[in-house]
Amino acid sequence: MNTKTKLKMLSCIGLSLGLSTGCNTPNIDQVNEDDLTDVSYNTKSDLADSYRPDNMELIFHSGFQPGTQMVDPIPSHKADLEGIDYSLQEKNDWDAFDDHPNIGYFNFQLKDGNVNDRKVELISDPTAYNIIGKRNTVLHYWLKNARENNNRKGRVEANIAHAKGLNNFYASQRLFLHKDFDILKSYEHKITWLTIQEFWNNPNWDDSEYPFRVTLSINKKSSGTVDELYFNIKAQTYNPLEKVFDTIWTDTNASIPVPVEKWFKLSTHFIEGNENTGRVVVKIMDEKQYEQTLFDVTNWTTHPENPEVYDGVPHFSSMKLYTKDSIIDHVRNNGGVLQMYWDDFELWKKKEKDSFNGR
Ligand SMILES: [Ca+2]
Ligand SMILES: [Ca+2]
Ligand SMILES: [Ca+2]
Repeated sequence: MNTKTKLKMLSCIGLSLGLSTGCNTPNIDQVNEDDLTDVSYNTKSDLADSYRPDNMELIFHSGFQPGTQMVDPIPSHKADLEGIDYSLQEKNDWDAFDDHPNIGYFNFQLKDGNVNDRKVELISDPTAYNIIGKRNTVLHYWLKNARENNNRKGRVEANIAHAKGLNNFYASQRLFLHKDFDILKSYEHKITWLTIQEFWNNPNWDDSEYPFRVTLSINKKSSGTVDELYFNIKAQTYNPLEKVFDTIWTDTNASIPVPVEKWFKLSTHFIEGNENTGRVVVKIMDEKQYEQTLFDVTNWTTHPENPEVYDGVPHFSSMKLYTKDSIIDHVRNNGGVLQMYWDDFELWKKKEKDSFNGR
């Protein structure tokens, strides 16, 4: 535990002795009273959890509400969140999240370019303009120009890096795809690479053996203009000698179109395992709490040659925007910018005593 976390806990205890409101009472200057009385629009309490695996324990959650601060050094290829989301009662401290025994650290990665090319920021929810008296803060991803790898691709992503022992976990968040995502429907070619979630088990950018990833992406199924975009999931091994990915399983949901300009909850349950014990379940739920399963895959969720099948997923992003130059260019050249709003992030893990049962 770092000093900062200790101080926060102490102030928390002090406040809870005197005030029934306990730890969500503000004790820093940056939070004013208006922010706290205006409870988040469509926070978790408004959008119920109809699906979450049993016997999970909460690692962390945040609605990015007041108390949460973006730390964005300029010039920056990285950014981070600090502080405490005072709209929630516990597991709401971004610094404590970095210190959690299962988590290496959380941050944002943006890679090459500057704020004119891509950015991540906390903004007032632009979709809630008609909700009088409500106030909500969301995470805004904005990707205008491909600057990474000699202008071949671009990204904004929230990373959980160097996680330990996370072999059965559940991540959920609300997502709103800006209307400019509709411009993708007129892209000339198929889209097979527009990543919105990625799970590395293990990574391919260090000396880890058995590189492998599961990717959730937004796809366009045919060339020419289409009516809808669809979700795809795929698992790939990586061969470091030949520098190639091999797809070992994949699926496209052809019946549930990607919702554009609508809030939906995206939840992913990831269980590390082999062809019989590995599992990925991805669901979306609309604002009327109608939930649909996009994918329910039982298959390898680690490299099939990896003898350490259950040692955890070390790196993942459940809030990602990552694609290639021509797709980013198409949106910009047609008057838009690829943009996403994210809210109400939650990360859960299977309770320790249950974690290896039931396989
Ligand atoms: Ca929020
Ligand atoms: Ca951090
Ligand atoms: Ca592993």
